[in-house]
Amino acid sequence: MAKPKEIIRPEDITTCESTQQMIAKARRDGVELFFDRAEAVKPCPIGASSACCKHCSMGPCRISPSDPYKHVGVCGANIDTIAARNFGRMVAAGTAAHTDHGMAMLDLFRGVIEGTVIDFEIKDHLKLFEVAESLEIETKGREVKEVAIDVYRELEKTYTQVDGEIPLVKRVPQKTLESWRKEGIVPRGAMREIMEMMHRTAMGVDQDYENITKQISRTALADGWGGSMVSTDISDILFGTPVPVEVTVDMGVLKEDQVNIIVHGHEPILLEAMIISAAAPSIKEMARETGAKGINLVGMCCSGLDVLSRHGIPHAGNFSSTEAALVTGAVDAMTVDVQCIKQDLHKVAGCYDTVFVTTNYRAKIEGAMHIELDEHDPMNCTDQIIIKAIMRYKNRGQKIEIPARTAKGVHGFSHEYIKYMLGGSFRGGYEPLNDNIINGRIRGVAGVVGCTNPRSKQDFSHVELVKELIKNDILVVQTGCSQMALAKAGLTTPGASALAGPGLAEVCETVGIPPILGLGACVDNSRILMAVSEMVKTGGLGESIADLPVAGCAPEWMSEKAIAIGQYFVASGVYTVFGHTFPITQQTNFQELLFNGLEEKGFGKWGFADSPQEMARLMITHIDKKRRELGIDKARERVLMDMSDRRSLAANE
Ligand code: NFS
Ligand code: SF4
Repeated sequence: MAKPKEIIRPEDITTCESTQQMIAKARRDGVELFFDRAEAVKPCPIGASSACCKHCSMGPCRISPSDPYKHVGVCGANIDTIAARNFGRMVAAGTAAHTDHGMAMLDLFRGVIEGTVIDFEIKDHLKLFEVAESLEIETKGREVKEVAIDVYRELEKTYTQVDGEIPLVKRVPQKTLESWRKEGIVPRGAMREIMEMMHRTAMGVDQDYENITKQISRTALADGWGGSMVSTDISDILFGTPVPVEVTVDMGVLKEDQVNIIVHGHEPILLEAMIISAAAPSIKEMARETGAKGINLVGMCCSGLDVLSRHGIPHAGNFSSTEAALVTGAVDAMTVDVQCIKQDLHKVAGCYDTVFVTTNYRAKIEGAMHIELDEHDPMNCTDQIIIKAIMRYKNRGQKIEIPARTAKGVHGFSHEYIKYMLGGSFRGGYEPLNDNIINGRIRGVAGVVGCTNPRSKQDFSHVELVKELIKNDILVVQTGCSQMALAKAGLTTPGASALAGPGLAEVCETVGIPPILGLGACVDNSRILMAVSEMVKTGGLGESIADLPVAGCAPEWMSEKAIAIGQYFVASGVYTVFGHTFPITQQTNFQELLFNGLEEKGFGKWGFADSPQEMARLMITHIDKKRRELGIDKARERVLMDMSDRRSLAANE
């Protein structure tokens, strides 16, 4: 592989100090990380513009992004067809990832109901009944199991239904749903939508970018209001709906005198099973016999966010830090399941004698140890892994260097909890949030979510963007690797309201919450959909999600899943800005449709910006436009005037 021309300083690669320290150590140890490859391998400019097609062997065909209408592919496909098809396939892949994850949760739920899975149970009866009621399933006077069976049957339709509307659209605000019906994009079932997306983007099928875009939206909606939402609901039912919990994050959560096990991936069952295994007296005793003070379970990426929200388990870092954590030499075992697992983790783990185990039949890594997790006997897998980790601890030959940094923060805000904390226990509701938006103390709400990417300085845009938003009185909700960027920066605490504008700070201080609310893993973006839907239903802020003063952003995205998420937010009515790169050729009809045309049809739209300041500017401008359209812009001016009056009064006293 080509070597980078110059050695880049770690502080130019990431703002995460622990990762900087580990990049320096990896270089001393002669271990290659993905940051090095990102420097050495430049992205192909044609691919980056989505101007190539390899859907048949008459090609691959390339279009020049600088003169996109000059040529067409061998079959005659033009740039709009090519780019829309590529985009559609990204959405299909991202949707498949979330919905297949949701399917695994449904499998587990079915096993629990049927009694073939005995290690887990229906933990959150209240949530089960709420989900049932939202699906118009009768709950009064019925047994938990009866209701659970009906919920299962209904949610299964999210996948298998071939005609009609997926069940969870019952939660969508009426006017938003009407706009989907008018456009013909209400999803039938995820399997059908993904299949049709793949079919329509094959050679010689759908060659009208506007028509392709309809199916792109329909597929993405089957993710947001389908697979992802099912995944969140079932996880809550089986493992408990999160409530705020204080958690320690960053690489300093690894402990030199304990058996460190990192669980990285996406399906909560692996870590839930690991928690049970690690608590077994015999296992604890085995660890103690080697001299270890205990077993230290640590999460990374979305699996980590799941158990951080539910159990307060510490979290070592986001996507760009997974190799770096291994470089500490302190990780006795890393277990992975599906999604965002870099193939080279196996190799890096090998450099430090870390036990590296794949656990899911659908995600093996060539050469890596595989111990399959079977939901009927999950602890058989996790016990074996912990025993291997204890052995590695006993024979640790590595020089260990653990970055000393940790940060504490509050996480685990479900949309149900937001309702409760703002409304109080007697009258839980979104009225206080809406009231504070209407009176202008809170200017709007922004979702800042998504990945980190070695081509973009790690965490930098997430943190700077969020700081800029809260400074401007915008309440921020977060999921995924973005949430961890802010957590490491120490900003997920109530104290962060010192950085918020006066209106937002006042609300946060009164309620006792941070201005940045972590909602969990990427599938939990469905909690944001639920929150915006509640805001519409509560009233006073328009009739559809597209009317709300809200915006979304994934500043450092990398995964196809992020594109699927972005598209379901756009189709739901949210202005969604992506940073660092966008897979499209500029100044084409397809770009015009995504960035403007969709909004004219009553949906949201896409935006793109390079710098966090520009992302914030675009989002704030949009939020202000929505405030003007709702006629609530004047209220905010009055509130701000009041505040500055109060401040000048205080200053004169
Ligand atoms: Ni989301 Fe989770 Fe992170 Fe990106 Fe990957 S871990 S599902 S895709 S990288 S936020
Ligand atoms: Fe080229 Fe058309 Fe084949 Fe794509 S489908 S590779 S544009 S000939």
